[in-house]
Amino acid sequence: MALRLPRRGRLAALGACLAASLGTALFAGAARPANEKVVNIYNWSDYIDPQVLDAFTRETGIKVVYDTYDNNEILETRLLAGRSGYDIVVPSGPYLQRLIRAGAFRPLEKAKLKNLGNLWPDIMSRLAGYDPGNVYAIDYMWGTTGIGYNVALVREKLGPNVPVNSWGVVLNPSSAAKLKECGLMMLDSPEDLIPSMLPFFGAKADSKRWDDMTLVTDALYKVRGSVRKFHSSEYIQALANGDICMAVGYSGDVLQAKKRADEANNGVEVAYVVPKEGSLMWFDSFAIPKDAPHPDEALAFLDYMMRPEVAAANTNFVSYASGNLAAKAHVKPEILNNPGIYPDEATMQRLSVNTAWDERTQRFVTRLWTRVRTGR
Ligand code: N2P
Repeated sequence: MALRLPRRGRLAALGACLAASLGTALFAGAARPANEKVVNIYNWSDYIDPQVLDAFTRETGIKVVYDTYDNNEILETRLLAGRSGYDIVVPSGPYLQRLIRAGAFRPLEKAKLKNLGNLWPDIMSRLAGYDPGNVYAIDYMWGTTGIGYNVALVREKLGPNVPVNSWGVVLNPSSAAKLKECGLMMLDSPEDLIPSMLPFFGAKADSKRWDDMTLVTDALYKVRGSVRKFHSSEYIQALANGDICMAVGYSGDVLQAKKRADEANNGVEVAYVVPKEGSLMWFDSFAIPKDAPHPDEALAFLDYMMRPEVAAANTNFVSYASGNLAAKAHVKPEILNNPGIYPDEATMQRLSVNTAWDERTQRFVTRLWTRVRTGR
C-alpha cells in the first residue's frame, strides 16, 4: 500500500510501514502497468486499521493508495474541482447531502455489494436523511462531538468540584482562561462546533437561524485568546502526551488519545464526555465520486469493508461506532460497552443530527469562523 502525502501536511498515525512510501506524486501521470489494479482512497485521518488495507490487497491483488484529510471542506473543494482521482471518499452527512445535490457521486451498484445486509438499518435510515433512498452512500462510522480532557490536570486547574460535562467549561471566559494554562484546543470546524454548542444556548443543533449561530461564534470569539489552536486532529497526540488538558473533539479521536496514553503508560488519564446540554451525532459514509477512475475496485473495497470482522477490526482500532450491525458480534466488549463510543440511551437523548447549510448561510458561517480564527 502507498500513502500519499496529505495536502495540509497531516499524516495519520498509520505506522512506520506506511511512512516508508511517503511523498510520491501518485495520480498525476504516475506510470503504472496497464493491468495493475488500484483503488484510490481519501479518508479522514486516524480512521482505519492499516492491517485491514494490507489484508484487502493480499486477498484481492488490488493496491490501495491511501490519502487523508481532517475536515470536510478540503474534501468538498477537491470533489467540486473534479478529476480528484479518488475512488472512495468519506464525507460527513451534511457534506454528503450537498455533494449529492452537486452531482458529485455515482449511484452504488448494489448488485455488486453482497454484504449490504450487514449494515445497521437504523443507522442507514438516519443516513437517508442526507441521501434519500440510500442511493449513493453507506455508513462507515458514526460518532459524537464532545469534550476530551486530562482528568488530573483539569481537576488541578478548575478545582475538584467543577463539573466538566458542560459546554460552559470551554465557553465561559474565566474557565477557559484557567484551561489556557494547561492547554485548550478545539476543532477547526464550524460545521461541528456550531451545531454541537447550539444546545448550550437553548437552540436546536440544526438551527439555521443566523442569530443562533452567532451566539456560538460570539462566545468562541470571546474565548479565542485561551485556545491554543483550532485544529481537527493534532489534539489527539497533544492530549495523549499531556501537552494540553482539554480538547473539543471527536469521540473516537479522544479515545484514541486515551489509548495512546495508556499504551505509553505515561500517567496521563484521558476521558471523554458528551456535555449535558447536548451535542451532535454525525455519520461519515463511503461514496464513490462520479468520475472515479476505478469504480469496480471501489465496489470490491466497499464490499470487503462491510464484512463483519473487517468492520469490527476498524472499530476496535479507531474507537468509533461502526455502521455495520453484524460487526457488533466481533467488537471488543470494552468498546461496545463504552457509552462514549456506542452511546447509551441517556446519552442518545442528548444527541441531535444536523443537515446542510444553504450557500448563503455557508458563506455567512465562513465569515463568522474567520473572525473566530483570526480575530478580525
Ligand atoms: C476521524 C475523525 C472523523 C470524525 N479522525 C469526523 N466526522
